[in-house]
Amino acid sequence: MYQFNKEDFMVKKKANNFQDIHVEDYLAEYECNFITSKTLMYDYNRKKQSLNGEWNFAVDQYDTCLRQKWFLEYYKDSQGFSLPVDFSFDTWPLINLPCSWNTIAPEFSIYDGPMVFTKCFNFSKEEHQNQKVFLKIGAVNYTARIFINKKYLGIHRGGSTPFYIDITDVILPENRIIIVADNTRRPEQVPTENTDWFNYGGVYRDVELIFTPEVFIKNFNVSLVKDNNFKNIQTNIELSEPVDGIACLKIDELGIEKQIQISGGKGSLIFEKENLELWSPENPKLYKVQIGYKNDELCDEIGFRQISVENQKILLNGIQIFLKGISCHEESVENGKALTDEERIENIKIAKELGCNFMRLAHYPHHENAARIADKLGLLLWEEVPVYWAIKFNRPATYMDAENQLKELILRDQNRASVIIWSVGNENADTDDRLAFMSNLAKTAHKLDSTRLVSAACLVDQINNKIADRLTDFLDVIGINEYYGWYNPDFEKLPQMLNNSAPDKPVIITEFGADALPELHGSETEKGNEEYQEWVYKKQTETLEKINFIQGMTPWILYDFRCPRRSSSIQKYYNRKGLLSPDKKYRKKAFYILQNFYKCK
Ligand code: GCB
Repeated sequence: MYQFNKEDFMVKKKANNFQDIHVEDYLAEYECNFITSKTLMYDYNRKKQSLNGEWNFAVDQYDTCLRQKWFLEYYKDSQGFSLPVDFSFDTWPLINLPCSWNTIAPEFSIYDGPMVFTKCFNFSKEEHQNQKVFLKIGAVNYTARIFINKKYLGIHRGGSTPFYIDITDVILPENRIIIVADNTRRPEQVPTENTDWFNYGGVYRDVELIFTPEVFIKNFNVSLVKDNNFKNIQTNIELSEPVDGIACLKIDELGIEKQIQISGGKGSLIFEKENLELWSPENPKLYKVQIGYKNDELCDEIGFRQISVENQKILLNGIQIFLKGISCHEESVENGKALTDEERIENIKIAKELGCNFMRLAHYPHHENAARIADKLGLLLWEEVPVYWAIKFNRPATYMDAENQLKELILRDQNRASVIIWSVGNENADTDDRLAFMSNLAKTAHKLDSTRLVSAACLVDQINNKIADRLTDFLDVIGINEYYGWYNPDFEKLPQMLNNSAPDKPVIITEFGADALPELHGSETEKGNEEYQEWVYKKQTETLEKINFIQGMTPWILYDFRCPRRSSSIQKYYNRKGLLSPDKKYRKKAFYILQNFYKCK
C-alpha cells in the first residue's frame, strides 16, 4: 500500500513564501490507490462490526481537509508549539450515518461539495486474531477519500456502489477514520453534471468492518445454466489468494453436497439436479446455499430461474412473459437516498398493488437490499448504471469509471434471481463515441454474466420517427423511452413510430408518462393535471398493447421525486410524473389506469 510521508506534503518551493494554500493541484496527491471492483467481495452473513451511528462532521466547501492534510492531525510543530488548526474533529457537530446530508437540516438541503466525516472506534486485535479486516462502505456520492490513523487509504469514484479496503495492517486498538465525501457534479463523471434527479450527498449506506479468515471466499455465484433444461446448476468460486484446494457447495434442502476443485484460487462446477423448484414472481422460491473453503463459510438464499429471449419474446423459465413494470428512483421524502428497508418493501408492495411483476431501478444502482427484498417478495428487476444523457464518451478515464461501476454492480448482485437485466445507460445520443463506449459496456456485462440480459434505455430516432439506434445491435432487449403525448405533443406519431420500426428483438418501453400535480384536476387537454396524465396512460397502453414486439413496459414513474431542473409552479422542484405523490400517500388517477391494464394483461 502506498503511504504518504511528511515529505510528500512539503511542496517544492517556488518562492520563499510558498505555502500549502498556494498549491493549485492539491488533488494530485490523492489520485492514487484507486478502490475498484477488483476489491469487491461477498460479505453477506460475514462477521461484522458496524461503524454506523454518530460521526463528527463539517462542511468543507473549499476542500481544506485535503489541501491542508487535516488527516495528519498536526497540532504541534517540530519545536512543540501548538499550531492554530482549522478543524476540531471531536467537537464538530454529530451526524448519524448513514444518511443523505440534505435531509438532516435546512442548511444542508441543497449543499453540493465536500463534507468531512470522522469517527474514533476501538478494535480488539485479540478477538480477531489471524483474521483479515476490511472496511466496507456501502455508498458515498460521488468521490470518497478515506483515511485511517493518519494514513491515506484510497479514493473511490461512483456514487452508488459499495467498496472495500483491506485495513488489516493499519487498524489499531484505537482508530480514527476520516471520509471526505464530495458530491460535486462534474462533467467528466458518471453521471455527468446534468441529470433529471436530485444530487443527494453523503455516506448514505452502511459503514462496517468485515472480518474474514486469511484466505477466504472472495466471490461466488450459483445459478441455472442457460440451456432450457432447468436442471443444470453452475457455480464459480474465487478465493482471495491464488491457492489450490477443495471448496464445498451445499444445498441441504436439495440433498446437494459437492466438492469443487480450486486451482490458482478459482474453481467451477456444473452438475445436474432434477425437480428444482424454479424462482418466479409468483413463486419466489429461495434455497439456502452454503459455500465453504477450509475455515471460511458463506451462506446465502438463492433462487434458480432462467431468463432468455427468443426472437421478439422474453422468456422466464422457458415461458413467455410480459414485463408489467414501473420505474422507480431511490428516494424518500424523509430519508433522501438513504431509504430504510421498510421503505424499500413499501415500494415493492405498491408496485405489486399496481399489478407489476417487474421494476426498473433507475438510473443508478440502488441499495443491495432492494434486490434481496425483490428476491423474497417476487419482483423482477432491471438494474442500471448512470451512463445518463451526455457523458464524456470520448474520455478513457470516464469509460473506466463507468465500467467499474458496472462491474461493482454485477459482482454485488450476481446471485439475485430477481435481477434479470443489466442496463448500460439511459437516453444517449447515437454518436460514434457513444457507440464505442456503450457497446463496450454491453460486452463487459455479457462477459461477466452470461445468465442475464443486457439492455439500455434508448431514444427514438426523431428524424425518421422509428427505433434505429446502433447500440441495439449489442443488446438482448431494446429499451425505448418515448414521450408521445408529453414532450412529443402529437400522440399520433406513436403508432407511426411503432409501424416504422421492425426490431428483431423484444422491446420494453422503458419510459412514457406525463407530469401531474397531485390533486390538481382539470380537463384532459390541459397539461399538468391528473386528467391529462390519465389520458396519456390510456392512450399509451391502448396503443402499445397492440404491438407484438413490445414485451414489457416501465412507465415513468412510481412516485414524484425531487428535481432541481424543474421550477414551474406545478413542479416546484419535483418531477411530477409519479403515479403517486412524493410521500406515496396519494394515488393519482393514472395509477388506476395502469393497474387496470396490468390486471387484464
Ligand atoms: C427521461 C429520463 C428521466 C426523466 C424523464 C422526464 O427521459 O430518462 O430521467 O426524469 O425523462 O421526466 O423527463
